[in-house]
Amino acid sequence: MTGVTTRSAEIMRRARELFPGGVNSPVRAFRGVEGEPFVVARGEGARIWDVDGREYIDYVLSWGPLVLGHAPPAVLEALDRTMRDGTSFGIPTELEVLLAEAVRDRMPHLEMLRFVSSGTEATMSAIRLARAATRRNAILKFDGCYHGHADSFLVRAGSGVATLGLPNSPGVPEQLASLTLTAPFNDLDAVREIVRVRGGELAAIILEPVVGNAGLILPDPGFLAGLRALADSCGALLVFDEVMTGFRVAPGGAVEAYGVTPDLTTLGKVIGGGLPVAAYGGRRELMSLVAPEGPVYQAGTLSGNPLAMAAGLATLNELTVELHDAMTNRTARLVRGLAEIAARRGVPMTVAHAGTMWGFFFRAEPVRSFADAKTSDVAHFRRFFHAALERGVYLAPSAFEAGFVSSAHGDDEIEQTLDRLDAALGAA
Ligand code: KE4
Repeated sequence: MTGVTTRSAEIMRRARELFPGGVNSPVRAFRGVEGEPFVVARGEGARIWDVDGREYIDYVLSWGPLVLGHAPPAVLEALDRTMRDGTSFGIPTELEVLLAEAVRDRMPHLEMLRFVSSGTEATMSAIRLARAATRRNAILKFDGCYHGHADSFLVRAGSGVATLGLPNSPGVPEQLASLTLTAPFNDLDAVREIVRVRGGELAAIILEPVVGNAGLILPDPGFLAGLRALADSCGALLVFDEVMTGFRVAPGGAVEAYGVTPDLTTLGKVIGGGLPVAAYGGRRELMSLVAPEGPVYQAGTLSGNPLAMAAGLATLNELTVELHDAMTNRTARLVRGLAEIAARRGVPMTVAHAGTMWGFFFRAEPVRSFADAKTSDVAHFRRFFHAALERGVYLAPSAFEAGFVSSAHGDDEIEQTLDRLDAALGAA
């Protein structure tokens, strides 16, 4: 099996004794590509090395957070400076204020927000708030979208749930799962019908404005605006889960990219710069319902942790519009190059990118929904994944995930990647 080294195999043997599947998050287990994960030793810039010194150009980047690449100096300096004054207090710090101000500068529709420590906490809290604010219980999500592992979201979800082919998850009470309605992404007619029949029950319509958990799927022109109008028509809140798209599809996230403003937004990944930070926020009248200002309870021991705030702040401060544009241009070059390689080799492939997120499917026609994505040639993806890994390119180990680019992926890395992927496609 590719990517497995003696030290990796030995460490994974011990890991399997300790953790379910040997991992602390399912997608890391390589089940989607029928392989054994390598064990990483370190990362620097665009590259990672496994425990036997094999080098890979990394396009997973910790599943999105590392927009500046691995161990960026600005983040390391911020952490070093901050940790010497203490690592956690459970008491307000100015760092939380500084990061929230930096987020709001880029996303002014977040009039008020709350930091939490994972995307799951952010989306779980946003839905609780939506249910409280509307006094309704049902939510609408989209097939293939993944919003973390809170009970209400493990219904036709993407990411690891899709990778492992789990219809839904055992342990989620039927009574709760029945409150989660689903529709195909990009299908406004399906949403319109749900709103017609059950709109009065809907607390929220939640989605990834650009889907990154079913592979990369872009919204059709007008889809997001259509959802905005349908949410308004029935009194449901529109929730953009920007845990992955935030600061990646545009410096100001999907609102900047598509011009549609949700009622609530969830963030994560990039705003922690590789440390555990997520957030939910939106209109002040809604966020004021959250304890202790309002009755909607949500709390967290390490929410607003100073080290995590410092890493997130250093990351956003580095992430200028110019840097984002440069990264987006390189991402466009990468997907254009991959499409040219596939065409030259006569391999059916559709590629896409949204800012610094990118993806591809082994399928000739564009992918507009999770159903489309599932018709792609996953077996071909598996062979390509391993052939790329053998040649030093680490892609997400699942056909139903997105790729990412960092500011450390320069022109050299992109050209090296294309050369390696060309050879990999020839071998897959
Ligand atoms: P976390 O609870 O994993 O921090 O965030 C959940 C989440 C919420 N919303 C979106 C749009 C997300 O993409 C995620 C998490 N993404 C996955 C990768 N597709 C995290 C990787 C993993 O599960 O290990």
